[in-house]
Amino acid sequence: MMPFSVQQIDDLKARAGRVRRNIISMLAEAGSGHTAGSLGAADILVALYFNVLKHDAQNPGWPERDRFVLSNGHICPALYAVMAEAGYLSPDELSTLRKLGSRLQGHPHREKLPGLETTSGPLGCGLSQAAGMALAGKMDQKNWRVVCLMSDGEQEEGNTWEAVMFAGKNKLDNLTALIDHNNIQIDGFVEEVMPLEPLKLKYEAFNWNVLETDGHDFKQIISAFETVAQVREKPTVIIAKTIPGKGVSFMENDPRWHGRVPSKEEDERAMEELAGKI
Ligand SMILES: Cc1ncc(C[n+]2csc(CCOP(=O)(O)OP(=O)(O)O)c2C)c(N)n1
Ligand SMILES: [Mg+2]
Repeated sequence: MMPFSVQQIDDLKARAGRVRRNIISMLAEAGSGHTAGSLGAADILVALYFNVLKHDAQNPGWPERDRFVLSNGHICPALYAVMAEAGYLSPDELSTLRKLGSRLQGHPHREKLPGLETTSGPLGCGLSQAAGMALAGKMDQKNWRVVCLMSDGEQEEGNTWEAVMFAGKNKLDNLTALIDHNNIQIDGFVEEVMPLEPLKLKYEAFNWNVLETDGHDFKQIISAFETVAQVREKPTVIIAKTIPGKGVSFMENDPRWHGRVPSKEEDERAMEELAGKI
């Protein structure tokens, strides 16, 4: 992991600004998709691809790369935009989101786009896949790490907790889960649909190390991964509090933007806001 300076943080903020504008354009052009979660996770993904993960856009299959698993596949506009920023694809290709034959499917399709580690969309599967990869890495005595981003809605999936138990049992200290805790899901606020609290205690009870961060604060996210690197014999989960729709005032903290895309007028307003916030 690289150390970071004020200038690097500004660089990450500028990247996140571009990523958010691309997310809005892609979704407005596609006419369908998931806006709030994508905007909310943008900072986490920028931090991962530009400061945390060991990877090479010119050689996506590099055997020594860290493995990134996006479990909540519906927020893939954010992942595609970050991958474009990192050089896995050209920014021009982003406008093909959800189009017939595009490499940028509405949910990630591993065999279409080099750099995607898994196909995802059905919620609750990613942590099992990531735990399997982490165990394989340990068996092969590899140094690469596995990072799995999940949503808070996915904490309601039974399969997630099977993977949590498995990773704790196998002491997968090469596995880090990140929860995008934005408190919304498809039908409303998470704490109303199915309360997760006390989430930290639940993970601790399954023998995980737990960290909590502000998912929009680059320093906190990066510091959390520095801490993770020191942890032995336990997997770590970073519970990252985020604001769904972050950066666009009329989308923030509103579950209706879970699966809605901007109209032409909303697109223009959102772009103006995002342009002023860099
Ligand atoms: C197994 C499964 N059940 C239902 C869905 C439909 N679905 C897609 S997104 C979503 C909401 C999940 O909550 P979260 O991921 O927290 O949403 P966000 O924060 O992005 O609004 C649901 C129910 C799905 N993709 N997979
Ligand atoms: Mg959510």
